[in-house]
Amino acid sequence: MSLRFTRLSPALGAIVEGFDLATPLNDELRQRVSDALLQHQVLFFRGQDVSPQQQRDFAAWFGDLHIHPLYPKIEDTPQIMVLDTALNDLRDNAIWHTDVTFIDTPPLGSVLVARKLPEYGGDTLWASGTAAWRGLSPYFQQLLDGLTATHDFTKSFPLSRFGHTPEALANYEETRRKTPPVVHPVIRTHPVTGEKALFVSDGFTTHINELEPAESQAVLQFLFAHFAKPEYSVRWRWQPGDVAFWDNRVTQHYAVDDYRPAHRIMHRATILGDKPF
Ligand SMILES: O=C(O)CCC(=O)C(=O)O
Ligand SMILES: [Fe+2]
Repeated sequence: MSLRFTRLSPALGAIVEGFDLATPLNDELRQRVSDALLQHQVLFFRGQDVSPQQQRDFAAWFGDLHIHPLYPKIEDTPQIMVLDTALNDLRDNAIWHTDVTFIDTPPLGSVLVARKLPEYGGDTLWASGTAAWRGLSPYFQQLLDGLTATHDFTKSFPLSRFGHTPEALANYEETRRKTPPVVHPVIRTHPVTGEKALFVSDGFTTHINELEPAESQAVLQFLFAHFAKPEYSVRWRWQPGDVAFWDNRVTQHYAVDDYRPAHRIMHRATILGDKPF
């Protein structure tokens, strides 16, 4: 396959042409997609016809897959998480977040397939943590580097939205027990490129551990606003057959909640990563 890339914004994002996700990968192609992911941070593929099993198999070329503790999954393919507005209230995605930072080894990346789209609306934005880091003054960079922050899934997934049946309540409580808040560096180093990136997000980051509560709140408010600046982001308008693959180590994203009551379904495969440093 000969791959062609069209960059979408200075900060991140590229459309990839000449690639069929349903075709089994080989090591060389995997390496080329990996390299492109490092360079562009989020890749978009159009006109794909990929089954949930093929989506899972494509994602599995890049690492072990995560099974989400709370969201619905495809029957027999639990590695594919279902984001369906008819099944769940998906407002927790309409906030800037990096996926699953509430575990010790947050995902390396995710592969998202559009299954059903509203006629218009329902765009998704991604923002680059490396671009956001470079946009800070050396003085502020120095202040942040070395700080740690706490990430907690209950910030985005409160019991009030996930405990509606006795089984759901039991599952939520078990998830709570197994998934206590975790600590990550505020500034992360990409394990492959060595680049520094902002690694806090409104979705799951509750506080900066070394600061007084009021200081932490003020700094986080600033960082969330800074990270969300259009200069560091790209906005994707979905079409049927679109697939997005992002580097979850150095980006955050936001699913725009502007299309309800129209029905939208997305399928996500989530690739586990390593411990941030
Ligand atoms: O629905 C979307 O466009 C993105 C939802 C989301 O946050 C995710 O898949 O991780
Ligand atoms: Fe997400």
